[in-house]
Amino acid sequence: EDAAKAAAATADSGASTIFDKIINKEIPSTIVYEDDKVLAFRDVNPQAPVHVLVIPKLRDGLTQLGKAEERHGNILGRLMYAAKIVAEKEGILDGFRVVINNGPGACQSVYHLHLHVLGGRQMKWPPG
Ligand code: DGP
Repeated sequence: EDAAKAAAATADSGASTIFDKIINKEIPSTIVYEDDKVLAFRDVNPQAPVHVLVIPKLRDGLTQLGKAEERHGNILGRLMYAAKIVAEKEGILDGFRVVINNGPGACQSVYHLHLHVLGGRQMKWPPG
Protein backbone atom coordinates (compact mmCIF):
# COMPACT_ATOMS: atom_id res chain seq x y z
CA GLU A 1 0.00 0.00 0.00
CA ASP A 2 2.86 2.38 0.83
CA ALA A 3 4.50 1.46 -2.48
CA ALA A 4 1.25 2.08 -4.32
CA LYS A 5 0.89 5.47 -2.72
CA ALA A 6 4.48 6.35 -3.55
CA ALA A 7 4.01 5.21 -7.14
CA ALA A 8 0.92 7.37 -7.44
CA ALA A 9 2.66 10.35 -5.89
CA THR A 10 2.21 13.52 -7.85
CA ALA A 11 4.71 16.27 -8.49
CA ASP A 12 4.25 19.98 -7.92
CA SER A 13 2.48 21.40 -10.97
CA GLY A 14 1.64 24.73 -9.38
CA ALA A 15 -2.03 24.24 -10.23
CA SER A 16 -4.59 25.26 -7.65
CA THR A 17 -5.67 22.51 -5.30
CA ILE A 18 -8.69 21.24 -3.46
CA PHE A 19 -7.57 23.26 -0.44
CA ASP A 20 -8.58 26.45 -2.27
CA LYS A 21 -12.12 25.10 -2.41
CA ILE A 22 -11.94 24.33 1.31
CA ILE A 23 -10.65 27.85 2.05
CA ASN A 24 -13.44 29.35 -0.05
CA LYS A 25 -16.00 27.03 1.65
CA GLU A 26 -16.96 25.64 -1.76
CA ILE A 27 -16.55 22.18 -0.31
CA PRO A 28 -17.29 21.42 3.31
CA SER A 29 -14.73 20.70 5.98
CA THR A 30 -14.73 20.50 9.74
CA ILE A 31 -12.89 23.61 10.81
CA VAL A 32 -11.01 23.43 14.09
CA TYR A 33 -9.33 26.83 14.04
CA GLU A 34 -9.36 29.85 11.76
CA ASP A 35 -7.87 33.33 11.75
CA ASP A 36 -7.09 35.88 9.06
CA LYS A 37 -4.04 33.99 7.75
CA VAL A 38 -4.53 30.35 8.75
CA LEU A 39 -7.18 27.64 8.44
CA ALA A 40 -7.15 24.32 10.33
CA PHE A 41 -9.57 21.52 9.47
CA ARG A 42 -9.90 17.78 10.04
CA ASP A 43 -8.17 15.48 7.56
CA VAL A 44 -10.67 13.50 5.48
CA ASN A 45 -8.50 10.38 5.91
CA PRO A 46 -7.40 10.50 9.55
CA GLN A 47 -4.29 8.60 10.59
CA ALA A 48 -4.87 9.16 14.31
CA PRO A 49 -7.85 10.02 16.55
CA VAL A 50 -6.84 13.66 16.09
CA HIS A 51 -5.63 14.54 12.58
CA VAL A 52 -5.91 18.17 11.62
CA LEU A 53 -4.39 20.01 8.65
CA VAL A 54 -3.08 23.54 9.17
CA ILE A 55 -2.74 25.62 6.01
CA PRO A 56 -2.05 29.19 4.94
CA LYS A 57 -5.13 30.83 3.42
CA LEU A 58 -2.85 32.45 0.82
CA ARG A 59 -0.57 29.87 -0.78
CA ASP A 60 1.80 32.57 -2.10
CA GLY A 61 4.14 30.11 -3.80
CA LEU A 62 4.20 27.70 -0.86
CA THR A 63 3.13 24.64 -2.78
CA GLN A 64 5.55 22.76 -0.55
CA LEU A 65 8.01 23.59 2.22
CA GLY A 66 10.85 23.12 -0.24
CA LYS A 67 9.66 26.25 -2.05
CA ALA A 68 9.94 28.42 1.06
CA GLU A 69 11.78 31.72 0.81
CA GLU A 70 12.88 34.12 3.51
CA ARG A 71 9.79 36.28 2.94
CA HIS A 72 7.65 33.34 4.07
CA GLY A 73 9.11 33.40 7.57
CA ASN A 74 6.12 35.14 9.11
CA ILE A 75 3.48 32.78 7.73
CA LEU A 76 5.63 29.74 8.54
CA GLY A 77 5.75 30.92 12.14
CA ARG A 78 2.00 31.52 12.16
CA LEU A 79 1.38 27.97 10.91
CA MET A 80 3.58 26.49 13.63
CA TYR A 81 1.87 28.52 16.31
CA ALA A 82 -1.55 27.54 14.93
CA ALA A 83 -0.49 23.89 15.26
CA LYS A 84 0.03 24.50 18.97
CA ILE A 85 -3.36 26.18 19.30
CA VAL A 86 -4.97 23.19 17.57
CA ALA A 87 -3.17 20.73 19.86
CA GLU A 88 -4.35 22.73 22.88
CA LYS A 89 -7.95 22.88 21.65
CA GLU A 90 -7.92 19.15 20.90
CA GLY A 91 -6.49 18.29 24.33
CA ILE A 92 -3.34 16.61 23.03
CA LEU A 93 -0.66 19.01 24.26
CA ASP A 94 1.00 16.20 26.22
CA GLY A 95 1.72 14.23 23.04
CA PHE A 96 1.27 15.30 19.47
CA ARG A 97 3.20 15.24 16.22
CA VAL A 98 3.52 17.84 13.47
CA VAL A 99 4.38 16.48 10.01
CA ILE A 100 5.07 18.10 6.66
CA ASN A 101 5.29 15.76 3.69
CA ASN A 102 7.46 17.41 1.04
CA GLY A 103 7.37 16.16 -2.54
CA PRO A 104 6.81 12.78 -4.18
CA GLY A 105 9.51 11.15 -2.08
CA ALA A 106 7.48 11.92 1.04
CA CYS A 107 4.08 11.09 -0.50
CA GLN A 108 2.89 14.70 -0.63
CA SER A 109 -0.43 14.62 -2.48
CA VAL A 110 -1.79 18.16 -2.17
CA TYR A 111 0.48 20.99 -3.35
CA HIS A 112 -0.62 23.67 -0.93
CA LEU A 113 1.65 23.70 2.12
CA HIS A 114 0.04 21.97 5.09
CA LEU A 115 1.07 20.85 8.55
CA HIS A 116 -0.42 17.59 9.77
CA VAL A 117 -1.20 17.73 13.50
CA LEU A 118 -1.57 14.18 14.79
CA GLY A 119 -2.36 12.83 18.23
CA GLY A 120 -4.83 11.14 20.52
CA ARG A 121 -2.86 7.89 20.52
CA GLN A 122 0.70 6.83 21.31
CA MET A 123 2.76 8.01 18.36
CA LYS A 124 5.51 5.64 17.23
CA TRP A 125 9.04 6.36 16.07
CA PRO A 126 10.42 6.06 13.44
CA PRO A 127 7.48 7.17 11.28
CA GLY A 128 6.84 5.32 8.01
P1 DGP B 1 -0.21 15.02 1.99
O1 DGP B 1 -0.19 13.57 1.61
O2 DGP B 1 0.81 15.37 3.04
O3 DGP B 1 -0.19 15.92 0.79
O4 DGP B 1 -1.61 15.23 2.73
C1 DGP B 1 -2.78 15.64 2.10
C2 DGP B 1 -3.90 15.35 3.05
O5 DGP B 1 -5.05 16.04 2.62
C3 DGP B 1 -4.28 13.88 3.13
O6 DGP B 1 -3.98 13.39 4.43
C4 DGP B 1 -5.78 13.85 2.87
C5 DGP B 1 -6.18 15.29 2.96
N1 DGP B 1 -7.23 15.67 2.06
C6 DGP B 1 -7.22 15.55 0.70
N2 DGP B 1 -8.35 16.02 0.18
C7 DGP B 1 -9.10 16.45 1.23
C8 DGP B 1 -10.39 17.05 1.33
O7 DGP B 1 -11.09 17.29 0.34
N3 DGP B 1 -10.83 17.36 2.58
C9 DGP B 1 -10.08 17.13 3.69
N4 DGP B 1 -10.62 17.47 4.88
N5 DGP B 1 -8.86 16.57 3.64
C10 DGP B 1 -8.38 16.23 2.42
